[in-house]
Formats: sequence, structure tokens, C-alpha cells
Amino acid sequence: MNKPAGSPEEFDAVVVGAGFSGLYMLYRLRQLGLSVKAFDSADDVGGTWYWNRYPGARCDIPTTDYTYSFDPELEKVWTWSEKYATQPEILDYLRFVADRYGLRADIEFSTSVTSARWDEQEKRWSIATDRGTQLRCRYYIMASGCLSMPKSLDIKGTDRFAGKVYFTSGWPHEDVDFTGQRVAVIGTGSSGIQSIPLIARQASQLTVFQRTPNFSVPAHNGPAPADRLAWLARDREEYRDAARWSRGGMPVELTDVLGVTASETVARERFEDAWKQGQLFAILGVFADQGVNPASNMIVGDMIREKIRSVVHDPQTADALCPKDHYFGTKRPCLDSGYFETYNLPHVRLVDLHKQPIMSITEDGIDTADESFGFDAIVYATGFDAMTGALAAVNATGRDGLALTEKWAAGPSTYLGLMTTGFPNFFMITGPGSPSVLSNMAVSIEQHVDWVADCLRDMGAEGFETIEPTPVAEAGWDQHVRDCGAITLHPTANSWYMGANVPGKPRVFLPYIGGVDAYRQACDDVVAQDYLGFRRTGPGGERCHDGVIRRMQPDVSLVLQVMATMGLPPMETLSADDARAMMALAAAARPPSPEVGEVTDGVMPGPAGDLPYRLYRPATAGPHPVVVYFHGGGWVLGDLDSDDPLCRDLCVRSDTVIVSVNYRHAPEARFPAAAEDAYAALRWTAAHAGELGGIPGQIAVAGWSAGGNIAAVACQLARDAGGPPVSGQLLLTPVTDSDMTRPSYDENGDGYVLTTPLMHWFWDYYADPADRGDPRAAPLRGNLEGLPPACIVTADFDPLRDDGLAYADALEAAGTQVRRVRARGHTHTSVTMVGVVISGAPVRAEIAEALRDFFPSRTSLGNPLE
Ligand code: N01
Repeated sequence: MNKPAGSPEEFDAVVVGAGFSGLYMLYRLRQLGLSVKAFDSADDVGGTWYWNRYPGARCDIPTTDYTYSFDPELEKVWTWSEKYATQPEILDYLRFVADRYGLRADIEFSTSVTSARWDEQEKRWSIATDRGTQLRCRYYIMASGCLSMPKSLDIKGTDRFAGKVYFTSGWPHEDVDFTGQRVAVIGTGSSGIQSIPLIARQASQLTVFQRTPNFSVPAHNGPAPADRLAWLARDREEYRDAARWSRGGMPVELTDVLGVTASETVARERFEDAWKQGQLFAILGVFADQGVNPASNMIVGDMIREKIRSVVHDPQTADALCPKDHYFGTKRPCLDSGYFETYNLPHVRLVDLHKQPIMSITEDGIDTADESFGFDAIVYATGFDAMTGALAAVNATGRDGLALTEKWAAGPSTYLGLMTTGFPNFFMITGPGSPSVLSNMAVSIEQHVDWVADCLRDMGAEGFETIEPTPVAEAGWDQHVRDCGAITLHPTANSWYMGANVPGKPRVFLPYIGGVDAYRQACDDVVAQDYLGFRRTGPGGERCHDGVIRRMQPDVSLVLQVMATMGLPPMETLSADDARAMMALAAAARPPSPEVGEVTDGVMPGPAGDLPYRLYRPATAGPHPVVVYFHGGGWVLGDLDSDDPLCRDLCVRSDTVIVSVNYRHAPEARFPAAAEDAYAALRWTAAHAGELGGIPGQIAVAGWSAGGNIAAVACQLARDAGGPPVSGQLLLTPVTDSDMTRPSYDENGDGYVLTTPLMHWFWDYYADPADRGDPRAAPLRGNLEGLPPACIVTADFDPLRDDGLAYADALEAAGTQVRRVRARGHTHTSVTMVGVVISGAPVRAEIAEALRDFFPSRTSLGNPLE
């Protein structure tokens, strides 16, 4: 490369790191014909596997999968010796790869990048290293690893100790022999759990200082799994493809068995089978719901605790080793070889730091609150500043002098975990917001490297020089990452996934938990939509198709996917009776609903005969305000059972009596039967509030969908016909008009359960065209003066969204107080799916708060179900 004398050397790309990701990145960039320089602070390739050479270090994803797949020839010439390879073997593999593709020539070892600054004028990154090198590059790629920056020691007196000190994250290259020594190990994460059994074999005395016990399952190491080897031999490409499109980056069969509904026998069988496999994805997938449902998770957690107790002889030690402060899987579980058995050895002792915390490291050992220990060596297995530590360490400064550390002061923010706004041409391999540490890293790394390389190829082909995500796209992805994390149990744990292991680090769930498959699809979709959410610039101008790649709540989209696989006929092709039967079948398959104080069924008089009702009374002391509730179902479907879970949920959360009324349905009873029944039910309930356990005079109406329609109508009728006074109206994704031309019908009329054809079907059954403008069918067209305060819930993916918004606008214009609740990322039906769609819970909590606010004399309960 030619350069004027004295000016910094120029490269197309600089890569930081020469581990799994850096090596492959280098390989792909070279293939594109780009000039590349890679840096690594180590004196050889290997990354994680260069540094973490402590005794017992192994991968914990089977070697059939923890391997590069980009070159079938490479897979032919390299054979792994066992299921979980040791660190030396993995390091040999990476050296072999580096040599095979001649990668070392472009790597500068024993060199760290100390700063990187974006030059907006030149459209280049200026890079400086600790060897005083200055260079410039167009693309700056961080392949620096997720667990490569050791956590700073936060224990008093660490510099006082006169004996030998070791860190699992930076183990010496020469042999370490603990024979005859008194050794302390601090930390019981994967590194501690892998090294403790081997250190115990040599040490004369081993003391393990444990702050938090960890879940660990036996690795059952040995030959690589025969079924995987057979599949690879049969069709390697098929296997690799299955891995790329799997949830965790490794093909495993997913179950639909729920822990909460499984029999004890099934639960035990599934657990024991996973235990035997000795694979993380097996034990993490005993039940479909163990990552999101505390009760289901507890079943697995209890069985693991039972196993620990069955292995460890001393009951006190066994108890101390049983994790109790976090759900299984919310901290990274470990695979071990003889870890718990080690505590049965007479020279091994566990010190529970919760009982006797470390006061200080001393000259000759460790002082806890209760004892002084003498040691010859201390091993720190205290973990990493995960996922952001290594990225922060290179001091990147983007446009307008913005430092990455400053931008991420409250937690990282990325688009797809690949790039971050304000830092053009700055790429991260497995950055925060990508599946990375929750997946088989080998697969995730290859996917990221391929995406970046393909992106640079496309930019070159289209004449672009810079690429950067837009603020809209990045905020949207961050939200999606948070939404995915929020429905899991992860946020409850003090894990390094949450940044909780590093004092002062913002508490944010760092990886993307939507799955390797879903993530790959999102990345592919971004490209297919002309790099949606990226701004690309070049001499010919700029191009940007701005937008958000995933707006739907993850569990809502999962429900839609499951429904799509069921091949159900469109409801509007069925008769009313067949549609009702289909609804009843679906209702029978729902998980248990929340318990309430009391549920009773009764009948009340209606204009054309008795109306069945179901009354839900809270467990708290009454009397309570009363809410008359009308179920959804397009005036045709639904009954007391269909909305039972929602009524229970509302009852508990709002601490009100719910009276759910089964009004007459079309086509048997057409307009205005349902509306008349609703008003009659309101009057009767108001007149009998005291007998129902309610507070006379404190009555509201509520309804979902068509139920929202008749609830709104009932309020108008009550105003016009002399009462009763209504304290509030809760309209949950209501039908407020018969006009189906609003934009939400165009946007959401297909694919989100409630469709435009289905709305036509409902209207056709319910009302003649001539009646559809009647305010009792289309309350939006009525007189909106003097109506009770309203809470109107609208969902983003609902054809009726604009019906709700139009009613909210119109009520406000008429002087009514309106609380708008937006069910972000939800469909017409998903908020009501209690116990199925977890992301609906916060919306229902807000709705319940609105209900309580209709009755200001009641005290606030908080969110009893949260
Ligand atoms: O680190 P960790 P790790 N006083 O953070 C304790 C991967 N990995 O190096 O939980 C006392 O898990 C800390 O206690 P607490 C894998 O993803 C993979 O073991 O914070 N104790 C904890 O027990 C793994 O999850 C393999 O209360 C202190 C331990 O130190 C990740 O790397 C092998 C302390 C740290 O555990 C990190 O694992 C190894 C203090 N001041 C690692 N500070 C494979 O098998 C911390 N601790 C592939």
C-alpha cells in the first residue's frame, strides 16, 4: 500500500481481536479483497481460549457444534477428540485455522488498540495502539469477545497477599502445580466450577469461597454425541443449516410441554432425560415455559437441588451449594465434571460468604467475619465485565466527539447488536442486543461476520462509503430487546447478563433472547428491505429506508406463529355455531386462570328473558365497587367462559366486583338486542349492587371489542334514560363505528386474528346496513356530551385501533376525561390472553389502575399480580 511518508498507514478495515470471531472476520474481509489489519493483545491467536487456560477449562457446547462451519473442507481435516474439548485442544484448533488460511500475516500480536476516533471529514477511523502505531481505516470492527474483559477485583486487601495469585481469566502459560499447597478459590461461576475439581486433585487443602451458589449439571463428557455425528455424516449442510435456524444455535428438539400442566411423572421423565444428556440446551428446555413461568422453573430448580443433595454428603454443605436466590437459567448455568462430588473430599471445604463475608485478603491468607485462613495460593475466578467491557476499553469516539462510554452510560444501545448510532462504519461482532452469550457462540459469530462482510460487499457494489443505523431503528431494536427480556425471568437475577456483577454497571439485560433463528430472520429482513434502518452515504448521495424491524411483542408473534401452524379455517367461512364451537375448544386449552375470592353464576332479568351472569368477588374484604363487563366476540361469539380469565384478572388487579353478563347474540337476536341487554344489565346490577357485595352508587361498565361497543352504548343510554349514574367506562379495543375505511383496517386487516373479512361477517350477522349508523350500533355517531370518564385501550396491530382512537378523540372533544392505554406491539386479542401472552400483563395492570381510578374513594392496591 502506498502512503505519503510520515502519514498513518491506511487500511480498508481494522479488526480488534484474533479469537473465534476475529479470525473468521479476517478471512471474510480478505475474500472481499479488502486490506485488513487485526490486533490482539495476546502473543498468539485464540482470544478467550488463549487467556482462559486454567485447569479444567473446556467448552460447554458439544464440539460437533462449537466449531466453524464456513468451510466444509475444514470440517473434514479437523476431528475433535471428545464431546467437550479442553482449552488446549480448542486453542490448537484456532491455531490450525489461522495457519490453514494464512491469517497470521495480517495480525499484529501483543498490541492493544488504545483509541479510535471517527473523522467525519475523511470518513475514516483513526486508530492508535499501545505500541505507538497510528493508522487509519474505513471500517472498524470489534471482534473483541463478550467475556474478555476481567472484572476489576472488588475485594479489600488483594494487593497484600504474599503468596501466589492466579486469575482464571489470565492463567500462566507455564504449568502450575498446587501439590502440597493450601489453595483458596474465590468464585463459583463456570470458571470456578470447572477448575475446582482439578485443583482439588493437587492441593493439600482447598477452600472454596462461595458468594452465590450456582446451578450446575454433569457434562457426562466422553465421545461426541453419536446422533449428532451420524446426522453430520449423513448431511453436514442440513445439520449446519438446522443449527443456523435453531433457537440457540444448535439443533435440538423443542418441546411444547408446559411445566405448569405436566404430570409429575412426565416432569420427572423429561428432567431425567435432560440430565442424562449433559447438555445445556437440554436442561434449559425441559419445559417450554421454564424460562418465563416461575412455577415451571421451580420444578426444574427443585429437581437440580435434589440432585445436589443426593451427591454431597454433608447436609450443611449440600444446602449451602443449593442455589436459592435465582431461577434456574437466569444466571448462566454450568456444566461440570465432578464438581459437587469434590466437596465430599476431606481436604475440601466450602465457605459460605453469605454467612461469613470476606473482610480482607491478608499477607498470608483471607480473613472472613468469623475466621482467619492461611493460604499458599489464591485463585480468583471472579468473572468478567461482560459484553460491554471490551468494547468500552478501546475508547472509541464517534461523530461530534461522542465517546462510546458516554453514549452507553445508562446501558448499551445498538441496532441488532451490530452497530450503534453516531459511530459510522463501527461494527460489533456479537455485540449487546444480539443473541451472543445465550447461544452457541460459533454459530452466532459466523452469522455476524457473514452479515458484516455481506454488508461491506453490498456497500462496495452500490458505491457507499459509510453506514450507520438511524436513531429510530436503534430505539426500536433496543425496545424489542427489552421486550424480549421482560417476558422472561432474567430481569429477576443479579447476573452478568444484567450487568449486575460489576458494581455501578447499569442494570440492563444485555443479550437478545428472541432466539438465533428469530434474530437471523430479523437481520435478513433488514437487508431484504434495502437495509431498513441504516443510513448509507457515498459520493453519489445517501440512501436510507428508515423504520423499525420488529414492533410486535415477542410472545404475541409467537402466538401468531403457533396459530399459523394449526391450519385453522378462517372464522368467517364457518357458520356461527361452528365458530362458537371452535372458540370453546380454544378456551378449554388455556392455562389455569387467576384465583379470585368467589365466583358465582346467576341470572338477571333482561328485556327478552333472563340474562346469565357470572360474578367475581375479590378475596379482600368488601364491599367493593362493581364493574359490569361485556365479553368480546363480534356480537356473535363469546360467553361467560370465553372471557373468564380476563374477568378474574381484572377482579384481582382492580379489587372490584366484576359482573360478566351474557347478552343475546346475533344472528339469533340481531341489533339492537345486545345493546338493549347491556343497558338492562347495567340498570339491574346498579339496583342490586348491595346484594352482590358491591357499593351502591359505585358502578362502572367495561367491555372488550363488541363488548366495548355495547358498554359505550350503555353509557349513552344511561345518560339519556335517567341513569344509573356510571362512574367510568373501560373500553378495551372497542368497535365504535361501522365505518371500516380507517387506516388501521388497511394496516392490520389481515394476519392479526381479527381480520377485515371477519369484521364484515360480524356486522352482517349483527345489523342491517341501514342500522349501522344508529348510535346504538356506532356509538361514535351518538351525542357524546355528558358521558362518564373513559379508559380506552387500543392495540397497535388491530384493525379496530383507529375506532378506539377516534372515540377517544371525540369524547375528549365533548369534554369527557379519557385515559388512553396503548397496548404496544399487541393485536386485538392478545392483551386478553391471560397466562399466555405475558407482555399483556403490564397493560392489564394499567387498565386495572384506570378501573380503580374510576372509584377515587378506594385505596390503591398496587399491582397484586405483578
Ligand atoms: O464468571 P462468573 P466465570 N467476592 O461471573 C464470584 C463463560 N465461561 O468466569 O455470583 C466473592 O460466572 C461470583 O459471585 P456472585 C460462561 O458464560 C464459559 O466463572 O457475583 N465472590 C461468581 O460466583 C460464564 O458464565 C466456560 O455472587 C465474587 C464468580 O465469582 C462466564 O464465562 C467456562 C466476587 C464469578 O462467576 C463467566 O464465568 C468459563 C467477590 N467480590 C466461563 N466477585 C465454558 O464452560 C465475583 N465473585 C465454556
